[in-house]
Formats: sequence, C-alpha cells, structure tokens
Amino acid sequence: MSEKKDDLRLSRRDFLKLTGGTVAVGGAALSGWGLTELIVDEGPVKSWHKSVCRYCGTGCGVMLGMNKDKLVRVRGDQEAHNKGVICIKGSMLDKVMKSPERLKTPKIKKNGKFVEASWDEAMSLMTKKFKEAMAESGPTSVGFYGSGQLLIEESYTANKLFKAGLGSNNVDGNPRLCMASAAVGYTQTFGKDEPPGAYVDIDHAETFFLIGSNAYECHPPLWERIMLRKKADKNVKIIVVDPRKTKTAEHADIYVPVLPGKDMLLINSMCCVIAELDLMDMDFVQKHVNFNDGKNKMSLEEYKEFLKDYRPEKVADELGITPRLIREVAYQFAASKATMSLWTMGINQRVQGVFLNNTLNSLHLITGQICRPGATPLSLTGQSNACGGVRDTGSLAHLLPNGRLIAKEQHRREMEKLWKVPEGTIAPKPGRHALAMFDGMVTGDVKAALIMCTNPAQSLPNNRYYREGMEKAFLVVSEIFADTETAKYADILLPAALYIEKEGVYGQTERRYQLIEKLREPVGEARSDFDILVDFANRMGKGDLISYKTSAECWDEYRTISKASKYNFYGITRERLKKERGIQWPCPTVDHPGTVRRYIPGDPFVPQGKDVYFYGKPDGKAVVFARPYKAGKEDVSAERPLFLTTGRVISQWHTGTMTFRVPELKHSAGPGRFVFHPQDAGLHDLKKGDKIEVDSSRGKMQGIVDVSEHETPGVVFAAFYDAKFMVNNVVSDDHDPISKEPDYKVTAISVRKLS
Ligand SMILES: Nc1nc2c(c(=O)[nH]1)N[C@H]1C(S)=C(S)[C@@H](COP(=O)(O)OP(=O)(O)OC[C@H]3O[C@@H](n4cnc5c(=O)[nH]c(N)nc54)[C@H](O)[C@@H]3O)O[C@H]1N2
Ligand SMILES: Nc1nc2c(c(=O)[nH]1)N[C@H]1C(S)=C(S)[C@@H](COP(=O)(O)OP(=O)(O)OC[C@H]3O[C@@H](n4cnc5c(=O)[nH]c(N)nc54)[C@H](O)[C@@H]3O)O[C@H]1N2
Ligand code: SF4
Ligand SMILES: [Mo]
Repeated sequence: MSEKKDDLRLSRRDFLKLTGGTVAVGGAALSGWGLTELIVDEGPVKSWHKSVCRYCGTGCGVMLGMNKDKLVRVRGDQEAHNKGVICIKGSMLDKVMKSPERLKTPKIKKNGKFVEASWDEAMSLMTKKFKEAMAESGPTSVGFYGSGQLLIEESYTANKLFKAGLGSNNVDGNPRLCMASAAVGYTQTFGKDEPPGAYVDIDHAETFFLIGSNAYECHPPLWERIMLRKKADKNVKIIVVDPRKTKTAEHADIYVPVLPGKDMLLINSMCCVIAELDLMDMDFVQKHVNFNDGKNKMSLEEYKEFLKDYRPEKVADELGITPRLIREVAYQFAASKATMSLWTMGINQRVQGVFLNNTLNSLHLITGQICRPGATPLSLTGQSNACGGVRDTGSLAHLLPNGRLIAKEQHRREMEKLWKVPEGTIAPKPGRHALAMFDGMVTGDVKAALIMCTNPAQSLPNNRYYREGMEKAFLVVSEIFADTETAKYADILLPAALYIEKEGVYGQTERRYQLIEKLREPVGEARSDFDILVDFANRMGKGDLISYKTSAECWDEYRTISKASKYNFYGITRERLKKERGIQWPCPTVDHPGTVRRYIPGDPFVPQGKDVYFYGKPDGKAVVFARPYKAGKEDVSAERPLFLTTGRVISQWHTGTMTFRVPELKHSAGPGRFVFHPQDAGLHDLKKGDKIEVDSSRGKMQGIVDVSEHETPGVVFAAFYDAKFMVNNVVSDDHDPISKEPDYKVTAISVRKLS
C-alpha cells in the first residue's frame, strides 16, 4: 500500500528509470509529471519543427525532431503557451506513430472475417450501403460519430456533408461524453460557448478552485503552472474538491472530500454563505447580471431566498463534510483578490452537469470574480480538439457552426446561405446525440454509420447494450489500428493517417487555434480522415457542396464563414498559423493580435465605453441561475453499498489503443483494476490481487482488486484504458437531461469475492 508499490502512482523518477531515458526538466523546478523532454536515443535529429501535441486539451506546443521522415524526438516548445513543459504521453508519441501494428490497408468484412480491399472497393461499398439505407429509410437512418481528436477541417467537413448534403443531423461524437455540459453551461450563462478567460490567468490568480479535476495527472503542464504561481506568491491558496485524494488533492491547501454526486449542494451552499455574509460584489451584480429560476427572471431577493435551503448546516451531512469547511471555502473564494475555477469531468460527467456548470459560472458572477486577470471560470478541455473541432464547428447533433442551433430557424437560414444550399435544406429537427445514435442502431433506426477517430465500443457507458447496436448496423470505422474494440464491429475498416501524416488545425481550451503541419507520408495506404470525407462526399454526389480539395482550402472557407458570427476568426490565416504559436479568437482581421480575455475591452465585440459586456445576451448581462440539487438515481443502498467512479491515470490515454501499446506506458499503468480504500477492502475481506465480481444496475463484471490509501472510504475507482477490463460494462448510462452527457462518475455497486 505504500506509494512505491502502488503502480497507479508510479513517480516520475521511477517512470524514467523504466524508459531508460533521461529527462530534461528545463530551468523550471517541476514538481509533478511535467517535463520538457524525454531523451531516449533514437538517432540524430536532422530538423526541428513546431507542432502541437495530438492528445489532450492542454494543447501543448511541441518541437518535433525529425530524421528525414522519422519522428525521433519530442520536446516542449519554449515559445508556446506551455513554456516548454509537456507530459510523458506527449513525449512518447513517436512510439505510437511507428508501431508495426498500424492499420495499413482498407479491409472489408466477409463472412465474419476481414479481408484486404482496395480503397475503391471499400469506398464504393460504403457509398452503396449509405445510399441503400437512405433510399429505404430516409436520411436519418445514417449518421456520423466523430471525435474531439479529429482536425477542425475534418469535423467541419463531416458536419457540412451530413447536415447540408445528406440531410441527416445525426452528427455527434465523443465530446458529448466529455464537454457537452460545459458547452451548454457557458451558453446558458453567457449566451456564447467557450471560456471568457485563458491559461495566462493562472499567473494572476490568488485562489485556485479545482473541482472535479485531477489536473496533476490529466493536464500536467497546467498543474505545473499552478505550482509555479504558488511558489511565486505565498498568499496563493489551492482548494480541491474531489471525493478521491488524488495527487491534485494532496497538494491542496484546503481539501474538500465531498461524496460523489453531491457537488450541487456544495456550490449552492457556497453561494448561500456568500449572500449571507454580504460577500457579493453588488456593483458588478447590478451592472452585469440577471437572475433566473430556469424559466423566468427573478429578483436578487428571490435568489437569496432560494439559497436559504442550502445553508451549510442543512447540507453538510449529505456532502460528508463539515459546515465549517463549506464556510471556509466560500469565504476564500469570494474574499480572494482573484479566484480562478478549473473543472473537468468530475463536474461535466454528471446527471446535473449543466446545472453544475451554470452554478460554477454563477459563483464567479455574484462575487465579481470574473473579467479581471486571474479571476475567471475556466472549464478545462479533455481532448486536443473538442473545442475548436467539435464545439466551434457545431459538429454535434443539435448544433450548427459558430454557436448556431439547429432548432432555430434563423440559424438554419444563415447557414444555408453561407453554405450556398437552398433554403430548407437543413432539417429542422436536431439529430441523435451519442447515446441516442447507438440506441438507434439497437432499435434498427440507424442503419449505417461512419465512425472516425473514436472507440465507442470501449468508451460508451452501459457498453454491452450499445454494442448490440454496433453489431446490427453497417459500420464504417476509420482507425489507425485494426484491433480496437470498435474495429471488431466494423463492416469496413479504413486505415487513417495519424498526426503529422496529415495537416490541419486544433483548437483547445483557451480559444487558441494551432496548426499541425504534415511532416511525413502516411504509413502504407493510410489516408487522412479529411481525404476520406472528401472522397465520400464526391461518391455521394455532393462534390459541389464539398468543393475544396485540401485542408488549407477548407480552412479558408470556414474562416470566411466565421466572419458572420461572434466566433469571428477570419484573421487567423494559414500563413499566420505557420509562424505564430497559435492565436486566440475572436480575431477578425489579419492584423488583429487575437483575444486573450473575452467580454472586456480588447475583445473586438465589446462596444466602446463598456468595461464589461456579455454580448452573447441581448441586454449584455450574464445570467445567474437558481438551480436546485436533485439526487441522481444511482445512489448507494443496502443492496449496492459502494460508489464506483471512473477516470484516468497519467500514463494512459482513454481506451489505451495508443498508450497501452507503448511498453513503458503500459508497464507504468499496469492492468485495469478496481481500487479500494483499505477500510473498504477490510470490510469486504479483500486484498490486492483478489478476484471479485462487481454488480451494478447495468450488469456484472469480474476484475482484480487493488488497494490504495488515496481512495476514499465508500468509493471504488477504476480507469478505462484496458480493453480486457471493460469497466464500462457496469458503468451506468444515466445522463444529464439537457446536455445528454453520461454520468461516468457515479454508479452504485456491490462486490462479491470470488474464491
Ligand atoms: N493522462 C490523461 N490525461 C488526459 C486524458 C487521459 O485519458 N489521460 N484525457 C483527456 C480528456 S478527454 C479528459 S475529458 C480529461 C479529464 O480530466 P479529469 O476530469 O481531470 O479526469 P478524470 O479522471 O476523468 O476525473 C477527474 C476527477 O473527478 C473526480 N470525481 C469523481 N466524482 C466526482 C464528484 O462527484 N465530484 C467531484 N468534485 N469530483 C469527482 C475523480 O475522483 C477524478 O479525480 O483529461 C484529459 N487528459
Ligand atoms: N468509464 C469511463 N468512460 C469514459 C470516460 C470516463 O471518464 N470514464 N470519459 C469519456 C470521455 S471524457 C472521453 S473524451 C471518451 C474518449 O473515448 P474514445 O474517443 O472512444 O477513446 P480514444 O481512446 O481516445 O479513441 C480514439 C480512437 O481513435 C484512434 N485514432 C487515433 N488517431 C486517429 C486518427 O488520426 N484518425 C482516426 N481515424 N483514428 C485515430 C485511436 O486508435 C482510438 O481507437 O471516453 C469517455 N468514456
Ligand atoms: S499535457 Fe496533454 S497536450 Fe500536453 S503533452 Fe501531455 S498529453 Fe500532450
Ligand atoms: Mo474527454
């Protein structure tokens, strides 16, 4: 149980010993998993190229060391926002690229077995099947399930092709499992998606409020930046709200160990304390805020009345903490010179995900902890391109580009004009969100789908159910490996180009768009997802609609379209992206420097003379919502006395298709397993290595036990990177009714020891 023996918590030093490499940590004294370079001798570097890491939403700038067409070194880019700091996943990207197991040719399933096929055969069959489905059952019988790891040009093209070309709004993707609650939360509060602030606010904050984020393992360079800030100023305080005592939580000045699924009680209680102690910023509130009960405007007095149900003494027991702790956190949040909130899946992946996002934004609005350096609500993004690629391009079932909604006629008309298609082309009914898309396959309503750059057979909750659908529907899967769980269900497998085998733009957390340039040819016959989509469009007779041929031409089209919106990034040209370390939108003209903070002077959409203006709302005021707490269906009981919560570990990326293949990263993580607090292990007579059966409302599965003091009594943790340990078989698919984002964080379970 000591830290050393606990694989999940392997230290950076142990890890480096494992790789046999040396590590450069640069000038900065890095204290977590950050590093600037992992040097494993793979031959000399002939040329260095600026790029962006392909994995996570931190969006680290990297320098890629190439030896002809071989990637031999990855180094953090000193000139980028991450100031040279990266993490171990990014530093080992070259190993994934050159894996001998890469998928190199198209394959078609015949009598249950994959046989190699030519591109023409594969694409012809795909076209035939899509046309058949549409002819028999209409356009909504086909769909596209994409990814926050596709390039902007790829998601934009798929979205345009399906919604304006094929007449199907069934365009969704894994950001639904990840960012949907944050996107809806921002939109409801400010009238526009994407954060008001930026990473640079970390350098100015005095209080960090991390809730439902394990930044130490999931956003290591940002965590290092927080630690640097703390070193620079002794007044800096870190508050961490998390049921598990993660490495992030261990570094907290104030650790708030709430029980899973109860955060609404905490945030409302903090608002209540702030109101009672007159810690509201009344000047800010009067000028810039409206109150709303979800249906109608309400007065400040009515809002305060609503909060009275959440007095610390009333909610503390249910939260599993003391009233005093709630008061302490509320005071620190409001009274600090500048408070920055950072949150990720512990908040988004919840049945009250949207409400939680609303109320986090509200905390900032009522205290005036917003629109100043260091004071801002910053939702951390999961994937490298969930923001730019999927949220901004509107590649979700209910959206159209740049913040437009399918359900709004005016927005459809605008997009039809911009895309030069006849009025009425875009269907008025939103399409199927992720779970509904796969549910539609189960019921037979969705007959053919293209799945790109995502592995839903492993990542969807209540997985066995949705796999039934994958079995039934005609699936085309574009992948870099043939052995993923989803690839098994494919009828056609298309080999995809990876990372620097293609070019395009990524947009991450702080509205920053960055370019990945092509540095080598794809392996075998692999093609970029962009090329696959353009080819498919042509074969479907939509060559006029998708008339651009290159990623750069697509970018120019999209950039021009953005002019008609408050996401305007017309000034972010390909030429600028080649030179600059990313640019933050809005950026209306080529000589505009980009916008670091929105809704204040410097943002091109803020009218002259206004110090703060929330232009997403008709009256320029943001909305503080009174959102009641509601208990989820998944709660502990005598029958299922433990909470299962799922998430990530530093060395593994999601379903492990890439990182579990790299021996050093695989060894570092170890096999997938259920991790118990020693107290629960004792109660259930379990020790490390025991085999158990876990039972939830969605089914049963077997797995091995691990024990760690970093877990919390009553809560069992599991990560989802190991396909042989399919934890999503038992994770509930209950989801937020508004964002439709599943709650991967709270499932009630019972455990039984197997002899
Ligand atoms: N190493 C690594 N980094 C990654 C990724 C990866 O796969 N591996 N993936 C990227 C992606 S796509 C994402 S979405 C992000 C995710 O980044 P994070 O959200 O930071 O990671 P998770 O492990 O999913 O969950 C975060 C924390 O939520 C806590 N939590 C669980 N239930 C509750 C609750 O009820 N309340 C609160 N307050 N907290 C709760 C968990 O204990 C956990 O520590 O990471 C990104 N970065
Ligand atoms: N239990 C549990 N489940 C979860 C979560 C959780 O916290 N707990 N989190 C959810 C979240 S936040 C997320 S974001 C999802 C992620 O879930 P997924 O998107 O399903 O997971 P990835 O492993 O990122 O899948 C990416 C796939 O694309 C392939 N690939 C890589 N590069 C390319 C490329 O350039 N082109 C193509 N065509 N393919 C490529 C990879 O081999 C891999 O199979 O998981 C969700 N599932
Ligand atoms: S923090 Fe994210 S973007 Fe940065 S190197 Fe690691 S995986 Fe890549
Ligand atoms: Mo994610």
